[in-house]
Amino acid sequence: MSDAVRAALRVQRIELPSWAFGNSGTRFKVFGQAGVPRTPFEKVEDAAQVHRFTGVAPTVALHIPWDRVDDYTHLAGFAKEHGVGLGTINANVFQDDDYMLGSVTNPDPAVRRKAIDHLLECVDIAAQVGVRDVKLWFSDGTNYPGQDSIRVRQDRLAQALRETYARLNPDQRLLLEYKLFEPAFYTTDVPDWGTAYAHCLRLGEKAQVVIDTGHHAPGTNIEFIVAFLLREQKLGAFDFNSRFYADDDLMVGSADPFQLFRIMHEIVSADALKSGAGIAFMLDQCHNIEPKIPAQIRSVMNVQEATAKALLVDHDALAEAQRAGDVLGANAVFMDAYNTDVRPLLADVRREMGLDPDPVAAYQRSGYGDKIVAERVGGQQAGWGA
Ligand SMILES: [Mn+2]
Repeated sequence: MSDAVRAALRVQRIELPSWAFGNSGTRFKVFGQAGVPRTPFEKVEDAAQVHRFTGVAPTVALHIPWDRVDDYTHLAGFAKEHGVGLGTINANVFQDDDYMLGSVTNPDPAVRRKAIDHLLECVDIAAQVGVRDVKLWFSDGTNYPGQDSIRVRQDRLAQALRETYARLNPDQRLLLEYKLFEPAFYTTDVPDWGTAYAHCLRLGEKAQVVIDTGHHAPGTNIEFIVAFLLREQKLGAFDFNSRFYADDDLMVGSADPFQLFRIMHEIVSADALKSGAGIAFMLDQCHNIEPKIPAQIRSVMNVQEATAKALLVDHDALAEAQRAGDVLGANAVFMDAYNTDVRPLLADVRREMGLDPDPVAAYQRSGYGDKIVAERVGGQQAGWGA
């Protein structure tokens, strides 16, 4: 196995979402779990465990206001003491009564002002703790034909994005995420990559598109979108998760590991895996029925396995078969890599990094899960909206 593959796997970085450690559920029920964090500090402690056993997840993304604290510099220092750092700042303009008809596209200018002020606050928080990326997702849209003007809402969106973009410092980026539908069911103001791409193109090079793998219609060829945006230098980040039906937020690589491999193949083919390429690889998941910390560890491992397989594609043989028009040969090269068992390779890479080759087993042996169940008694568990 080549040294280059091992080296690429050692330096891969995957960002964890703070909200994955809190309670979550569906619109029907949130099942609480014992030991769940009650504060952003405890979420950071749990994220640090994932990094401790995987070695490739050194940052944790925050969600404002879920992770609001009085002093973000203090939280950043706390994270550093635990061996991790703060990551992407995620804005939230979807959980206030004022946003029933939208946030930045709301027909009421006062509501739009409030929403934009929150986006600016997120840029300022990121700047304060030296974080590069501010991620925006809008629940904005309409439920009924005629409810509002589709075109005017695009104008309002563009204005809000311009104002937020203008607040960025030279080292910061604005990441714009799209989602097919939900909670709006008739129109969504940023429903697809094309809409996100067009807005980012107008804003400038510090505006980049986020691909959340769960935010597409069934059957969408996500790797095509990846390839296109990479070519246009407009792909800024991934939110990784899995879906069977809609925005299920299941563990990445669990529903369709082959799709994840195809996505990572496009990344590797464009030499965009290294951190200098500017693609942030983040998890955006919830763990409704499974224990959260081992689920995050498993998710990181799933991304690593798909990446390792993508790194094993014989690009010379693939190019040769493609040039020769050898359809079956090219597909065989591709499938040979996918069908390789990369678990021994990743175990070796972990040993080289001074880690246990089996991160989930090592975590289970550590006793951390029992410790937080015993210690985190009382208080308000973190969860959606808190
Ligand atoms: Mn997302």
